[in-house]
Amino acid sequence: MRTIDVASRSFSVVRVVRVVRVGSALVLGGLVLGACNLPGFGADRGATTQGHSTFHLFQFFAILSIPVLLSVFVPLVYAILRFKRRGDEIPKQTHSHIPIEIVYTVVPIIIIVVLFVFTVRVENKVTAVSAHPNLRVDVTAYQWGWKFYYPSLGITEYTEGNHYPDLVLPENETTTVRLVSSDVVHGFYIPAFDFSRYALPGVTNYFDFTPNQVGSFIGRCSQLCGLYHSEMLFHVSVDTPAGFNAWASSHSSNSKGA
Ligand SMILES: [Cu+2]
Repeated sequence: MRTIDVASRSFSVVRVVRVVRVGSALVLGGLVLGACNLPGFGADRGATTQGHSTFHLFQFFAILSIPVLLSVFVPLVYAILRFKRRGDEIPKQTHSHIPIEIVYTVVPIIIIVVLFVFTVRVENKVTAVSAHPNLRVDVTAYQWGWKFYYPSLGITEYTEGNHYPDLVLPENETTTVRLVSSDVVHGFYIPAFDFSRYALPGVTNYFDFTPNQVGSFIGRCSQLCGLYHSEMLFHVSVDTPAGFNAWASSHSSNSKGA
């Protein structure tokens, strides 16, 4: 008859804890050493200061999930292999281990509190609306297109046929967007900015973009809003302030569907 060696079992538990600890240290150490080049875990890096904050929060969540994953799967795989059925006798029955129960209650609470605090901080930053933005744009979503109106410039861009409008923004300047819908629920979504916001009938949403990289990006509707939902595309062009001013002066007398 097989006997259970308590000493070797506790030794094995110590070994598992050590593997988890060393594995986590190696992964976190590698990530910290390569801090300039942390992986993006498939997310856009955010081409605005607000989107960049969202991206860093996502990165933090993803990195923190690695030791959590290891602390679950290493003991799980170990338990499956080490304690698989070897006979018909009933294994030694044990219950409750106060130190482990305290650890697996307290550690998740600490993790949740940390994630909550960081999330609130980033949300406050992303949803902050400047009292004195450099530019304002009124965005109207409708079935099935977009209208971008620049009140200070008198410029209007809108969807016309299969020609998608251009949302032009100056780099390193803050633009406040006023978002409304004239019919059903739409979603104003710019993947490269890591940003999406509902366009709701009867509700006015305000948010800021401070783009930090010149380039062209794709925007789209993120809510299934009807037959031609998939056609609700738009371009986002971020230009230098000088380039933006040149665009503005060439368009201010010539508002049109892009
Ligand atoms: Cu839509």
